[in-house]
Amino acid sequence: MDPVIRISDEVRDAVAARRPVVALESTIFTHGLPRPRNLAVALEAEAQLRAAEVVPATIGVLRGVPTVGLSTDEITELATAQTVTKLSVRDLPIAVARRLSGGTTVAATALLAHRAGVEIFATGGLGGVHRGAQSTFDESADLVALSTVPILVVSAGVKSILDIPATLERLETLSIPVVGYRTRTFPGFYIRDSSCPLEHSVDSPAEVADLVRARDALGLKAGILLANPVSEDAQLDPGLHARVLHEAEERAAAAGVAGKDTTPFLLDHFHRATGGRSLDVNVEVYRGNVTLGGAVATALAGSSP
Ligand code: PSU
Ligand code: MN
Repeated sequence: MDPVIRISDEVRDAVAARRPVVALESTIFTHGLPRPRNLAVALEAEAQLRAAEVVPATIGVLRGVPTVGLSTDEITELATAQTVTKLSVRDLPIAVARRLSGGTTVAATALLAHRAGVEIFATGGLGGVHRGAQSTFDESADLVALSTVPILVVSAGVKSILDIPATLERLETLSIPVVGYRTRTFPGFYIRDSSCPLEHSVDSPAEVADLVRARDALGLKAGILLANPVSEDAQLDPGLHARVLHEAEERAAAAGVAGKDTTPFLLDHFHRATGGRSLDVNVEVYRGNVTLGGAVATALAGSSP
């Protein structure tokens, strides 16, 4: 029993019975997506998993209680709250001690999911090394967290607002396996192909389950990144993407945006500057990852531990 963390009965029972469970983060709907669509997307992800007979474990912090398996009412509360904090791993002790509510990032969600015994986690796009990090040192805590939390994250690569080659180097240094799902190029979140090559790819959820079991058998403690590209017809036009990215960076620099506000600022600029087109892509990316996460959790539940 973990007294600080609340695990819903549904998630606890499913983990104990080795039924498929997929963790979902909350920063994506508290800070990554505009209202009111954020709530619809959060609830749709849950419904998508349930339809596939997978238990969703949406994770966040409610009035100081890190919760694995938020109820619909609790998700609604976080998605509509007046003030809600973005919580990465370093923010968790502060949120608990001060009874804050917040959305958990990939880093904090992975940690809490693992504590609850959940092995698979679906998100939109992982954080990584920001452009200009050689002077700002802005690298997402998602990377460090994944190097110490043995979970499998399904993600459309890392957000395309990042320095993707540098992020891949850091993933290598941190000994985090990166595998493409039916692709040998690393996806670029809003766009299907970042043009960075990947050494390994897998073709089925069963193959992914084998990787997870092999990692565990070796006693390795790092997460695995399963990179799942958005479909070609759903991706953002690469030309539009390049233009808006340039503009987003200029605006962020001019506004003096730094630290944890950077990612939400850049995503918000994309959503505005593309007239909502990038928002549709973001939602589509997330849907695809949730579907694949469910399939992998099902394969894992069916394979011997
Ligand atoms: N993926 C999305 N939208 C998001 C994020 C991921 O589609 O908003 C969030 C995740 O919670 C991720 C965070 O952990 O952005 C990264 O923020 P930072 O770069 O500050 O670590
Ligand atoms: Mn950062």
